[in-house]
Amino acid sequence: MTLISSNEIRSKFSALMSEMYKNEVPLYGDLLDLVKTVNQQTLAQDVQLQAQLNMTGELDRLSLERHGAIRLGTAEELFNMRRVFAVMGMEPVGYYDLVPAGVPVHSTAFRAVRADDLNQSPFRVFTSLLRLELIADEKLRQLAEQTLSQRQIFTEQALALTEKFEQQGALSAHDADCFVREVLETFRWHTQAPVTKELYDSLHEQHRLIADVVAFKGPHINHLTPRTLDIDLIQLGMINQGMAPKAVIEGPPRRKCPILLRQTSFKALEEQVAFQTAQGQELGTHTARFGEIEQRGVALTPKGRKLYDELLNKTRHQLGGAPTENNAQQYMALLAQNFMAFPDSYAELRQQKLAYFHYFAEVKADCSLQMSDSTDVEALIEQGLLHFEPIVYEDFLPVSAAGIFQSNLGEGSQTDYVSVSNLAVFEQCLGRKVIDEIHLYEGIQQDSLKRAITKLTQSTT
Ligand code: OOG
Ligand code: NI
Repeated sequence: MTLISSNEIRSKFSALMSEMYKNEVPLYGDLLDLVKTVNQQTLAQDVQLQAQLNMTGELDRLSLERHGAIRLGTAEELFNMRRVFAVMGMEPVGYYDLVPAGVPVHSTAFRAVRADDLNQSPFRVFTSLLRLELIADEKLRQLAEQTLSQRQIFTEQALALTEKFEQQGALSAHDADCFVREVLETFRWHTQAPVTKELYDSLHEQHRLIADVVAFKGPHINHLTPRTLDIDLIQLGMINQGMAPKAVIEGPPRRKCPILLRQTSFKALEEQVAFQTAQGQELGTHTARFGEIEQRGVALTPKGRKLYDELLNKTRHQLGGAPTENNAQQYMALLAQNFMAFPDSYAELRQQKLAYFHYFAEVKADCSLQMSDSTDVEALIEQGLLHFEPIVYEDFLPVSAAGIFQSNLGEGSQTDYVSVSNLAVFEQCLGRKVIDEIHLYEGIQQDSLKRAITKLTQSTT
C-alpha cells in the first residue's frame, strides 16, 4: 500500500479548493489570470529577482501559492479543524488578536513550517474563532450559542479519516483522495441558511461577522489569495478591469526590497441566501466573499518588526486613524515618507539584523578556509564565500488583517470591545500551543548558515 505524504495531501487540497472557489466566485479566476500575467512580466524584467526566487526555492511554488480564510464558531470546531489540517501537514502558527481593531475574533494561521515543505506547497489558512462572549445582548448570545451547537461542520468520513491518520501516521492514496473531497465540503458555500431571516438580522445588527459565522451551515471559505510579485501593478490592473479594489494597499509601502506582506482586495459580493420560515423559505442576501492579492517580502526580526510597527503607527497617528477612501492618497504619501527610515537594501537589512536570511556556500576551487575563520560570517561574505537571500515572510499582520476584515464588512462595523487578549483561552480551544513564528525564521536562518559553513569547511579540507 502506498502511503501519501502530508505535503501531497495539502497540495491536492489546495488545488481542489482553488477549483471550487473559481466556480463559486468567477472574479477569483480573473484575478488569477491577472496575477499570472503580472508575475511573468515582472520575472522577465527582473533577472535578479528570478535568480533570488530560484535560490530560495520559491520560483516553482509561485503559481501554486495562495492563502484562504475561514471563521469558526466554537471551540470544538477549532479543535477539529486543527486535527484536520494536521493531516495536511499544517500547524497553527502565530496568534492574532483582532479585538482591539474592533473585530470580535482571535486567529491563527495553519501552514507548513519547514522551508522544504513550504516550497512544496505553501497553502495556508487564516483561521479565526468568533468570540461570542463579546455579544452584549445575553438572549441573542444564547441563541447564537444554541444555533452553533446544532451544526456539524465536518462530514463523518472527514472525521473518520482524520482519526485513521492519527492512528496510522499517514493515509493510503485512496483514503487521501477521499479525505480531500470530504474536507472540501466544510468550506463550501451554502445558499440555504439554517436560521430565520429575523435571527440573521439581529446577529447582523450586532456585527456582520457574527451573522456570517452563526447563520450558516459551515465556515465557507471567504477568500483565496494568490501571491503576486508586483501588487501595485495588480491594483492598477484591478481598477482597469473594473474590479473595484479597496482604497489602500495594507502593509508597508512599495520598496526596492519588499518586507513582510502587502495586501489588497476587491469588495465582497452580495449573494442571495434562502432563510428558513415556518412556511418554507424567505429570500435575502449576505455579503461575505471577496478576492484578495498579496505580495510577500522578507521576514523581519523582532527588531525589524518593532521598527515596522513604529512607522506604521506613526503614519496612522499623523492621519488621525485608519485610512479610508477619502484620505487614501494622503495615507500612501505619509507611509512612503515615514518608511524612508527603514533601510532598503538586503545588505543593510542583514547587517542591522532587521530581517532574516538564507545563507548559501559559494564553493570556490582556490579558497582555503581555516576552521577558525568558519564562524566569521561577515568575513566570509566579504570574501564571496557566503551568499545570502531573503527568507520570505510566511505569516500575516494583525493591522492589515483588520483592514481586510473591515473593508469587507462595510463601514461602521468597527466596535469598541472591552476585552483582554486571550492566547491561553485560544490555545485551550485549539488543544495545543500555537507555534511562535520568530522561532521558525530563526531556525531556518541558523540551519542554512550551519549547512553553508559545513559545506565550505568540507570543501577546503
Ligand atoms: C480574514 C482576514 C485576514 C489576511 O490576509 O490578513 C486575512 C477574514 O476575513 O476572515 O485573510
Ligand atoms: Ni487574506
